[in-house]
Amino acid sequence: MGYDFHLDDATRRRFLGAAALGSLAGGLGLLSKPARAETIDLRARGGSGVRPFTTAYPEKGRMILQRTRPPWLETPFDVFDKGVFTPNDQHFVSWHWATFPTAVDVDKYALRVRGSVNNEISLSLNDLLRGMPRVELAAVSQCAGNSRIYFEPRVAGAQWANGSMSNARWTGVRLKDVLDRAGVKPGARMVRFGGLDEPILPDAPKFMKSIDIDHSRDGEVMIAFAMNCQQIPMLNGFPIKLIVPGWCAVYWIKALNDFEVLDGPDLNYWTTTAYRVPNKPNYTVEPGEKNLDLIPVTRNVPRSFITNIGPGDAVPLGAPQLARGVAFGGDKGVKGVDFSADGGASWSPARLGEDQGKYSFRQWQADFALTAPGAHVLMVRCTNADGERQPARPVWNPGGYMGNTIESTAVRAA
Ligand SMILES: Nc1nc2c(c(=O)[nH]1)N[C@H]1C(S)=C(S)[C@@H](COP(=O)(O)O)O[C@H]1N2
Ligand SMILES: [Mo]
Repeated sequence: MGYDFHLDDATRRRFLGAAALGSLAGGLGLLSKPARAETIDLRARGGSGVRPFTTAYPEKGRMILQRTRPPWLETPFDVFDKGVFTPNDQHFVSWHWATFPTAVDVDKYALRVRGSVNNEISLSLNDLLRGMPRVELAAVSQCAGNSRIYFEPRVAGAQWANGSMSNARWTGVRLKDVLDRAGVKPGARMVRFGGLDEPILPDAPKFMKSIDIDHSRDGEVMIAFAMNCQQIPMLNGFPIKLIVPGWCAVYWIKALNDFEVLDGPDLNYWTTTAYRVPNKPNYTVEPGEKNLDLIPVTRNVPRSFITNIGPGDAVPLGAPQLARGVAFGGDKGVKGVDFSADGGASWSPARLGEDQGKYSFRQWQADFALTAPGAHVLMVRCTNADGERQPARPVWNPGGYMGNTIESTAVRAA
């Protein structure tokens, strides 16, 4: 790519002044008048509840408002029909703690590398932007809890529909190159990452995640300073964000400023207690099942979506129709996408769009016709390069993670 990102692009200090902060804090206020006029009924897609749209967040366009402090903003589903990359101003937003950064002084910003290294170092943004080879890669960022609203029975946690995922082209430097500068000591096992955000209460656990040392040096895990050739929006982790291609977004630490190389296991709350799934096929158990063997969420699993036809839509009877959408293979590329116009009784291969890399969304299209009037169910399923296919059985676990059941869209032919 002929894309050249300079520090100059980022030297504008990021102070989202009083006005912008006001609109963040005023999230409650915006629920009143304008929001009442504009809502989305998630029940239409089998979810529950009605949510307001919001345009009140800095650098963000029209988003579904889940929660205001800290913000959980979902990408409206129609955005995925418009292109293979999600525009930055509609890339979903999630933070754990309300003390997320709203201003960053780029001249003072420092990324510390400490722990089991030969030299503890501190890198400026200039060091990252000028001093190291650049890499670029397209990858889907998906919250491990994407689609949780569809879990039956319902589970606690952010009630995301299908829009806590977004696809972007990321530009940055390899994590490996940064670690090499510090010199990882033999015996190092994990690298743990933290960002500028801090918990509000002193005894609450700071948000951190870790990956093992070999993974961190695979040359793909990167520190991104640009997203779709622009600086990263503040709410998505300006100025730098860890990109762990093919892994759940919980690992993609935003406003990244700290690496700690560990020579033992990571025993922090976010690894040992939160973000865990049953060690079972499709991470699926029966509701109420006891003594679960829980493991951390890690890799993404294959998924696919119809983006141009929604639940309850009327499809013209008999006429040739086009279905289209996006798919991704999880931590592998998309091998194939199949479409069914008869509720999964028969499947035919969809045409695949341009390959943007194995971690990206891949667009697909399929032709079909509905020849009988009345109710029909459209389905789409993705198989990844490993041969792993989306399950037909409902995925269920108590945390509401890793949902990738084949999507069904009920339509009427008339
Ligand atoms: N510093 C920091 N990074 C974080 C988080 C956080 O709370 N703090 N949340 C994680 C989770 S669970 C998700 S889903 C993604 C959301 O990234 P986005 O807001 O850019 O979409 O950020 C991840 N990185
Ligand atoms: Mo998440």
